[in-house]
Amino acid sequence: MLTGGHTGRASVPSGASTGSAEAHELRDGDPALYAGLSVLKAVGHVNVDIAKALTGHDALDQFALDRTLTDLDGTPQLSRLGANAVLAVSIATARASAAALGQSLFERVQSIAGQPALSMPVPMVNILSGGLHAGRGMDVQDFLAMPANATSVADAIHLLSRVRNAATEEARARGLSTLLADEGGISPGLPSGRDALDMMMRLIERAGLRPGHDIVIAIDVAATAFQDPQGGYALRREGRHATSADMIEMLADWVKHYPVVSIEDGLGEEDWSAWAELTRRVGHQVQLVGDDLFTTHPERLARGVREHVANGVLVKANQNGTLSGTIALIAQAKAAGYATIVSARSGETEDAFMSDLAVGTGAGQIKIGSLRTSSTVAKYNQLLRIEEACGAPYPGLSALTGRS
Ligand code: 2PG
Ligand code: MG
Repeated sequence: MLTGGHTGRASVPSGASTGSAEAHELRDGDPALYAGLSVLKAVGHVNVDIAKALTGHDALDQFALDRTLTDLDGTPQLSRLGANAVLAVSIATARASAAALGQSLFERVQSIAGQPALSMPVPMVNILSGGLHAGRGMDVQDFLAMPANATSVADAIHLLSRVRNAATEEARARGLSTLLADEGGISPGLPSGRDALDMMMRLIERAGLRPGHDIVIAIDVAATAFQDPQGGYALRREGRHATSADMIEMLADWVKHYPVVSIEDGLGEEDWSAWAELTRRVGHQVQLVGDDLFTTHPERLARGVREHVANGVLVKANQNGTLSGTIALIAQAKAAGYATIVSARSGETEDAFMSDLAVGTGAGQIKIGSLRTSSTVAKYNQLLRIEEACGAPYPGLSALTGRS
């Protein structure tokens, strides 16, 4: 609560497939409580240490406030207070100050970011899932749909809901599982990436849409999750081992034969030289996004830019730990010509802050799961409200990199 009585509240998410350089999510680790996952220590830090440090602090100076929080923690990955404690306070403060200033949250984000113009993000939506999002039913984690020619977020959401419905119909028709994956897609458990891509093509057609024309495909390989400790990658479902070079061949082949516009984490989080090769090979044709690779971390992104690795960055505020750190990372990426995709986590809450973040920073793209759970729908609803309120332009696929 601010001195003027304005209040802010925030809840923060959790991920299943995490990069090892992510900010630390503090859990209690007591097996008797929520199987070790309770967050009473983090809540305690908010109520005691953080409350003490922030009493009397200027809430309108978000950068200074976040610095106070990270200094108070004192560790590189916020492992003392917990990034979950720090980020929740950081976002709650932005909400309270927006209320004090009579602004919407996206306007508050815009002014913190010094962003000249708002823009509506193009959504990328999980349709078929495997990996850690679906009991490893497929090696690759997510196949996602993006609208190619939508004219607004409202139009985009409608098109994507048709694709998602067609996914269930297509799976039913083929006797495949329609069970819900972590981000609202289905988990058909197909043997190979090509099988999943073929299914994407068919289900887009089943929705009455044209693959490559109305709907294009994004992939989150999440390759870190199936790296072989002995080296290379273990494609268990396909029953083969792949070297980094094999992975690059496989991805280049997909780009050649399917309307794939974006590939995230096509290689593991420390496979830097192979990443550079992948970028040389297909970075002029397709957006290459670092998630586990960059973990929304300025030094890792700076290394990527220096070594010509990837051309886009996934932005997850809870990988970074503070709102202003996340905003700064988006600015850093844009200055380097990298695309920015604000992303949900597989363990989301009803908090729709990321929608305001994407619009207020003009990030260009947003990754939210399918319209299946209230945590997801909350974010789409917030985008619709913002679009209605501010009429910001919707640049669509022009926000993607690698499409020369
Ligand atoms: C990812 C995210 C969101 P998680 O890998 O990009 O899809 O998943 O939150 O499990 O890291
Ligand atoms: Mg990812």
